[in-house]
Amino acid sequence: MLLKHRVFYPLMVVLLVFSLTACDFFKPIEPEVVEPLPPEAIPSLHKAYEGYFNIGVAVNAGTMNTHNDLIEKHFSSITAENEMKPDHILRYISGNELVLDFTRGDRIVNYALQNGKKVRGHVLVWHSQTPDWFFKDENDQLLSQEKIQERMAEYITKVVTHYKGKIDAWDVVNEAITDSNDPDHIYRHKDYDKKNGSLWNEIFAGSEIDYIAAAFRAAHEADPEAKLYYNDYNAVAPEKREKIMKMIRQLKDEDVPIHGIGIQAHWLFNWPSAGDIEDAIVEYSKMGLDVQITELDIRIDGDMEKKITLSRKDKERQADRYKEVFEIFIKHSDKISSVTFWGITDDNSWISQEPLIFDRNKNPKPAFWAILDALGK
Ligand code: 9MR
Repeated sequence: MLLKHRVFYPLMVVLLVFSLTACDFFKPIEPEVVEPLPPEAIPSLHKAYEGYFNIGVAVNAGTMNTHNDLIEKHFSSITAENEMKPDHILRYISGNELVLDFTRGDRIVNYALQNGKKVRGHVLVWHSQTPDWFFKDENDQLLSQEKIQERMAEYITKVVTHYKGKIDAWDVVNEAITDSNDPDHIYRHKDYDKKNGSLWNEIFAGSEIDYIAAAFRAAHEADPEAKLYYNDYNAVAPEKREKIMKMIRQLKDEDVPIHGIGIQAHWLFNWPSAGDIEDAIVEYSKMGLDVQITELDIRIDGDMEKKITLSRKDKERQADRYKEVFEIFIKHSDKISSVTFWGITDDNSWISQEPLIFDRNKNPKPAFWAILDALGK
């Protein structure tokens, strides 16, 4: 009896405490009730930033319809998230000629122009989202440098001519530089960029600068008014920045028409440091380049695969971080012509971590207000 009490009652207490805490633990996170503001109480972001830089956004075939209210009100520049990439434009080869389809790209470009927005063209030359057949002959063998360069020039000339006069800035080459920290590796390669090699760099191994220079020249010839950019992620990390600058120096030495650098800016709450961001903007600008922030989003966790719902506190931290980076952009607005967000509302971001400035109900998040605050008006 005594033993039963000694074991039974403490066990009951433990079970009771556990079930209470477990209840709490498994309780669904209460949705935050935010009273939506009437649209007239929300200032236009791009108008607030007039005189500093354009505020852009990546849109797609869906969001240009479902989110046209936010796009038209807050943004002065538009990038097609996918619709102008080679895999959307390239159809097949007929004889020796590339057959292209501009339908999806045209829809976005026309929508932008009808609404008085600038357009960033994204992207002409990229190892990703370019069909494999583009790099190969009819026997499935990689093309020679000469052949792929001809094909590339045909593609660029046709695309840039099609959009001539409509595109403000083209991302001519995207993500050609390696993530390897080995100073001897400059260009992305499957041997040391495990996830993503580049067939461009594989074909041109040792003379990568040739296709890159040819790409910029072809784009410039087709539309001399368009500004031409090299675009990359981790572009403010000092090691990678040095490599990008080395490539750009070489292009400039060869009088290649390159006008700017696209800093993608898929950033974290705590990375990269404010110092690295600022140094990169200053250093690129010193090379005579225009700086554009091309794909801004700010997430909490480095693992892009992770799905995360931000707590109220996290949203405040995210807002502080957006404010910090916009204060840097404002300080250097003489060097920056445009800042583009990679998506509109959290539910249409490529990352499931709520990294944008409007929530899934289209309401401005603390980050939106923090970006206005950064202006100090
Ligand atoms: O946001 C784009 C996503 O919808 C595509 O599935 C993905 C496929 O490559 O590309 C995303 O956009 C990328 C951009 O074109 C280049 N920089 C990295 C972006 C995020 O992956």
